Amino acid sequence: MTLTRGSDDAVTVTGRDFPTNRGGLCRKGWTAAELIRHPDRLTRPMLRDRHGDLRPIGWDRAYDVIVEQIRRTQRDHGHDAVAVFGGGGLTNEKAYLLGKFARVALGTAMIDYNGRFCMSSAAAAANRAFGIDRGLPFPVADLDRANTIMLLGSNVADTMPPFVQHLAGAVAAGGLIVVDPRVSATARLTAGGSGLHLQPAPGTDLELLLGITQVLFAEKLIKNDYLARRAVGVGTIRRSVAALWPERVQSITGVPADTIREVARRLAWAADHGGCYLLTGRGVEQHVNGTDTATAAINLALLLGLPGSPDSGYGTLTGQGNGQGGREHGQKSDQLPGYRKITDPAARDHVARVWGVDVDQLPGPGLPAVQLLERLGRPDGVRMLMVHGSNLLVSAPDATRLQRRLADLDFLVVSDFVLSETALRADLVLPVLQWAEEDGTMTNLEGRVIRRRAVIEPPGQAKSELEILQELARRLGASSAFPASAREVFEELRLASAGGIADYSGIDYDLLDRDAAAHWPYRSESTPRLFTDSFGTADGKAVLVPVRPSRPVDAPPSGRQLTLITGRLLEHYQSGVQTRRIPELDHAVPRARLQIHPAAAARLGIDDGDEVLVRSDRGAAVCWAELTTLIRQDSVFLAFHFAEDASANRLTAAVADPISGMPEFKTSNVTVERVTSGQSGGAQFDGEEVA
Ligand SMILES: Nc1nc2c(c(=O)[nH]1)N[C@H]1C(S)=C(S)[C@@H](COP(=O)(O)OP(=O)(O)OC[C@H]3O[C@@H](n4cnc5c(=O)[nH]c(N)nc54)[C@H](O)[C@@H]3O)O[C@H]1N2
Ligand SMILES: Nc1nc2c(c(=O)[nH]1)N[C@H]1C(S)=C(S)[C@@H](COP(=O)(O)OP(=O)(O)OC[C@H]3O[C@@H](n4cnc5c(=O)[nH]c(N)nc54)[C@H](O)[C@@H]3O)O[C@H]1N2
Ligand SMILES: [Mo]
Repeated sequence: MTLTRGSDDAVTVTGRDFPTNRGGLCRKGWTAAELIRHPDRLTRPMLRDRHGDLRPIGWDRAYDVIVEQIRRTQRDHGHDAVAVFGGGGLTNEKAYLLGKFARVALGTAMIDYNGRFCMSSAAAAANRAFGIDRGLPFPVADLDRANTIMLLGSNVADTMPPFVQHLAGAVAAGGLIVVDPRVSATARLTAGGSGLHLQPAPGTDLELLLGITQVLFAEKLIKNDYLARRAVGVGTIRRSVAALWPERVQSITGVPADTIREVARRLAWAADHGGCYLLTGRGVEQHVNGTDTATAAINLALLLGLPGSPDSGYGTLTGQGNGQGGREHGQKSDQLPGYRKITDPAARDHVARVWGVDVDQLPGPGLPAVQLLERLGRPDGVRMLMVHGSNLLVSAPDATRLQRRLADLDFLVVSDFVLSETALRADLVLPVLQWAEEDGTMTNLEGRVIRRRAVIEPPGQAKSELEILQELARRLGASSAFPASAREVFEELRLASAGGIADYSGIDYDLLDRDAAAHWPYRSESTPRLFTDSFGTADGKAVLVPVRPSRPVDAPPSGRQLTLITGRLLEHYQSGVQTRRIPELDHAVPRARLQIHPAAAARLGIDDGDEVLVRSDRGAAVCWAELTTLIRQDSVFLAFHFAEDASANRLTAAVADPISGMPEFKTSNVTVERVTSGQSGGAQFDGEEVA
């Protein structure tokens, strides 16, 4: 987008003719500038006083309090008692410096971030199959020429509207295949033509993919030449899917056996006729078996010969503004800059040298987000938490329990530009800059590094996080210097990433200011397309990893139970902390609505617009029923954009995929009942009381 600053200090947003969005923005993009001068903006640090109120204080005092708390906590409980939680919305520079701050200034292993909730399963699957995790290993515009695109668990029409133009070719060719238990806005793009919408039972995509794979083998549709040249492990896949014939998969997923066969044949045809892509989104990834499901999708893509071919491919659609870059430079618990592994001695040596610290001083791997949050407030666990760029009380699973854990902390510091629900519970809040006020870079889903430029002065005493981290590191006596200008941080990031998987060493701000395309790895030139000759594994071949159906967290719903699906709406963003403050978006969807099928609603005596109470083993949420045939009769859908007693994450379980650490956000067993007058307002349910 292009930002223009008016004479009255107002910023206007216009779409920019850039290869990815070609001028398109979504409703949240058009209205984004409204938050820049919002009355809720934080302008001074705030400390909780004896009466429990947050009161403004000066920066010097804020730094003093934080440093004293860090020292005391680490003296009494050890280095790992102080933890850091980051976000995929942070610029590359902030994500990088936050990781360095944790390892060097705090000496803690305990750092992770909200990207663990986002793409970690797709990332883990790509790493083990290809040795590299870059959302799309090809430019988005390549999709324009595709005749067939299969979208699994992704609702781009609501979550990435400017991306939809890249589906136009496949839609016109009748080749859009959408897999979603709901008739989502994206699924509706398949209507009326020869596109296909598969509507499996939530959480059964792994079986569905194995079923399609079984047909490829049974009908001899796999690409043997490609596999012989480019992959290993085909034999194990053949054996692992042998028993999953379409009729059996139909009984698990509800997708007709004939449709399963048709999809297999269409994909194989498209692979031979130039232009076949498989893309995954959160709907298939945010499950306890998300890594295996993404792996099954990759196996399917490899059997069809798609990855690395000039006109076909496999990818995952990233999420937050810096969803890709945010996962490359060290805010992941197991990671150092450049997508290096913190357990790799050579990687540790390289980064320690760039930072000018003793390699033995660098902590080892910490814990992924769900496990990290599990340790909050425990006597021997995390006693102090610093949050940068996540409203985790609303967005992390099992919110009721997390709320208690946050209260058990000795000290919570939240950096934000408004009082998010998490910041509201902090002991100290630091006011930081918004996107239009700061320089930096972000890396999009194509691995393309993009410049963000400051156009407007920050309000009040709000400060850059880079400066905050620099000053805290200095006061803590860190053994490495912390630069505070975005350009200087990027120069250091270049060195730290050099030779790593996500190598940025050839990129600099001048190059980006010329709008040159810069896809990593970039040593001397950009790499828009990965895998054209070889994959990122030791021998250059992709690895087919056999996966098997696994058991869900909750047993299949029984009796009056329904399966709760959580996800997103067009009008709101994430925990809603920004979009609930923008009048146009708030008016469009002011409250949490539960999508429920009229047949299910009739059984439960629920009418359209009724206030309903949704319960799971974890807790309860209150919202309003929206009767719609766009959802299966056995499922309900609730967006996670709303807070307090309407929070969908009061219902989800903090149970994670064993490989990626991704929590099960997409399926939970719930019951739904109409709220009778006395219950209204959340007073009489067994969830947490409204603050
Ligand atoms: N408007 C808006 N846009 C956003 C965001 C936002 O909050 N609001 N967030 C951004 C971020 S961080 C992300 S990660 C992306 C996410 O973008 P998406 O992945 O598109 O978003 P979701 O709504 O979480 O899930 C997509 C679809 O998965 C379906 N689904 C649920 N369970 C299953 C299942 O078991 N199997 C299958 N096949 N499908 C299932 C849901 O019905 C839903 O339609 O969006 C980004 N864009
Ligand atoms: N039930 C359910 N839960 C989910 C999901 C789901 O589908 N279902 N999706 C998951 C996914 S994919 C994601 S990505 C997460 C996202 O969930 P969150 O991590 O909560 O994301 P946001 O709501 O964007 O919160 C970001 C916070 O940081 C602030 N912020 C923004 N930019 C900056 C910055 O530069 N610095 C600092 N310090 N603060 C900043 C914002 O004001 C906001 O308070 O939610 C996850 N939770
Ligand atoms: Mo995300």
